[in-house]
Amino acid sequence: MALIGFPKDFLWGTATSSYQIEGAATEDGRGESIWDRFSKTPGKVGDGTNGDVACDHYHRYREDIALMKSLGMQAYRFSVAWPRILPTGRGKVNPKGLDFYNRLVDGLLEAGITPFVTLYHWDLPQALQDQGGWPRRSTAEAFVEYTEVVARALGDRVKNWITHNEPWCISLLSHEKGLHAPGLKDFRLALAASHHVLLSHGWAVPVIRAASPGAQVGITLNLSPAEPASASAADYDAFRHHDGYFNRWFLDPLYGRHYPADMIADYIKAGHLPSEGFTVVQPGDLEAIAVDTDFLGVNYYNRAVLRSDKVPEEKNHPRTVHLAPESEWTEMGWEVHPDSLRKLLTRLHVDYGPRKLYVTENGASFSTPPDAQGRVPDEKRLNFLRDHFLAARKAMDAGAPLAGYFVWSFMDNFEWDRGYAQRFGIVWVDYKTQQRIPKDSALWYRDVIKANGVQVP
Ligand code: IFM
Repeated sequence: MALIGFPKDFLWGTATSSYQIEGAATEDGRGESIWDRFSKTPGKVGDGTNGDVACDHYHRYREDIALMKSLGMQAYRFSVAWPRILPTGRGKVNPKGLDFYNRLVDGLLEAGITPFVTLYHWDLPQALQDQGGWPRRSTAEAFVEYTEVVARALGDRVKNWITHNEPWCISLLSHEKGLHAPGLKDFRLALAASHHVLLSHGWAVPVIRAASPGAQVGITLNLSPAEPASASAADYDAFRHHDGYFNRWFLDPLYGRHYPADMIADYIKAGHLPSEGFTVVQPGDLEAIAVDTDFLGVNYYNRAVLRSDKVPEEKNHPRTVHLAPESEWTEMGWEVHPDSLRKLLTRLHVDYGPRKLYVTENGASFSTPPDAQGRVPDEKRLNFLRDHFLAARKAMDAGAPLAGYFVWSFMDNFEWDRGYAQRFGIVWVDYKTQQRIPKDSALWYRDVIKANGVQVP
């Protein structure tokens, strides 16, 4: 066996989000979020469940921190539930909501675990949705007010901040495809939402810096490394469109390049934007969005292979196809393709030059249950993580400034429109008893962290 080592200050961690694990949905003054409303709307979540209880982390956070510590976790990425802090989105602060995150942060620091706080991981206060939600500019203003409250409360101890998790999901998945809350299907609103999410990021960064001296601030994107299915010009154009829709639409403005002109042209042609262009953009917005950040967070799960023929029910987009029948697939139906992580990190380094990169999420859904001895032999997840760690290491060899890696997820949790049917955790959760069992992948990850490297044959 040989050890493929990582740099000595490389940060190994794990990630979760508020609605997916906290539960306590109506406790201590928490307001309603769009996910409370959406998940209780019949037909929206596959197994008819919701996050009312989830992993009951709100009550069990001490036990969860102790478990993280026993696994040697160096960093923990979690999100703050906006409706716990400002139950109606703006105005009156709920001190009990802040208390919870104060206790969580203190507990993590006592355990020697560095907190990475995500301000928005999808639980918008329903009251703001009732006023129009992300398609309205006022929601970006409200986000900045919320950010200031949280950064002032935690900024003395939290020094790593992520404004948004996955703007593509917040805007397009939720407002164009309708698969996530608030469940709208309107491309124009989705594009407006994407702009206001990015704008709120740009406005929030200096607010965080002012309240949390010395803070490192970034944003997390879910990126979709893509390739054309063939060398034909038509397939190449399908790839271009997909890359623009998922990746460049967010990366380009964040790195000072305006929204991509080819995508604006595509959207005007398809009637998603008026002929005058992207009119929600006001003077000064692009400068705000291009604010200097300390890092880019990357969530990577799978690649996309594009063919030019259109999906009939999704007339807006080219078809994604499965190129490699020999590939392994996770239970989400996602192809296991570690080399695309290498390519993605390398591309980000070369094309955009972020100061630092973190893999803020990477992981796999496999539902391997505990065996008769109570052990969870999730070999597929272990192999998945090993191969992705090694792919990331190769990107670092090629110059990508990767500073840390957060496995998604610390524990099984509420997987949005799939409910509890999909399990991404390295820790098994028995939802009836709330018992936690570290899976084999978690025990293996503990060894990786200890050795600061991956053993290979
Ligand atoms: O569970 C989600 C997470 O909330 C955001 N990124 C993708 C994960 C798996 O689908």
